[in-house]
Amino acid sequence: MNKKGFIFDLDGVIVDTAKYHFLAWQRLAKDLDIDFTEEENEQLKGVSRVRSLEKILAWGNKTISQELFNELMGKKNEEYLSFIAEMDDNEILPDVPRVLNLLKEMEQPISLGSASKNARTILKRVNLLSSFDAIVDGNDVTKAKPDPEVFLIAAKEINVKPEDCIVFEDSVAGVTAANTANMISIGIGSKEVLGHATYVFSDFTEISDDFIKSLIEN
Ligand code: B16
Ligand code: MG
Repeated sequence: MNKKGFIFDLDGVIVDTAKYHFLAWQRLAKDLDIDFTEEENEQLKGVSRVRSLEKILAWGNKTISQELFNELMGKKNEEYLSFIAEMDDNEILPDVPRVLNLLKEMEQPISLGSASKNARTILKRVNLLSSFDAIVDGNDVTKAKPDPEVFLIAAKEINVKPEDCIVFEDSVAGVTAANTANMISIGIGSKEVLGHATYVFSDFTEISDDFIKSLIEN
């Protein structure tokens, strides 16, 4: 059977942790007197923790010391982790298990390619850790999305050439990263936001078994 590499982003693809990131960042922004909308939150998707705080500070025209910056990063993550601690497998997005099971049945290598440093903790909470042949996350990269590093490492770890990889991504930066890596990008979300992806679906319920099989065969 043909072997393709299937690389999944985490937040917004497997689980909707964006809402927890938003709540945690929003509280922090409020303490700093910065208004921060859901629209702006869209721009934080797929973006590293450091870069996210830099963006929020820029929106609020604030400059802070490195010491306070580090302190705020720690605070945000503690808050975020308190939401994660309550997660279970009910939070896996619809039809993700169907697609993961099909890929396993068809003996296709599966990797995670996430910007999050909390990826393993989240996968453990939702019981999906063993579904991945490789996990590449924010701890393994030096360059954040839209740099393709995370996906190139993910492909290497499952021994598949980049051009034979398919990436599922919900963020603008992540789709750009997949395209730059010369991979097929499947945007999960709206066509208006992710128009640069090879294919776009609003969620996995729209992705048929036949479509997955056609990706493997071509
Ligand atoms: P952490 P993904 C990304 O996950 C999130 O979309 C982004 O909002 C977050 O800032 C980033 O992870 C870092 O997360 O603070 O947990 O290290 O979409 O790449 O799976
Ligand atoms: Mg994402």
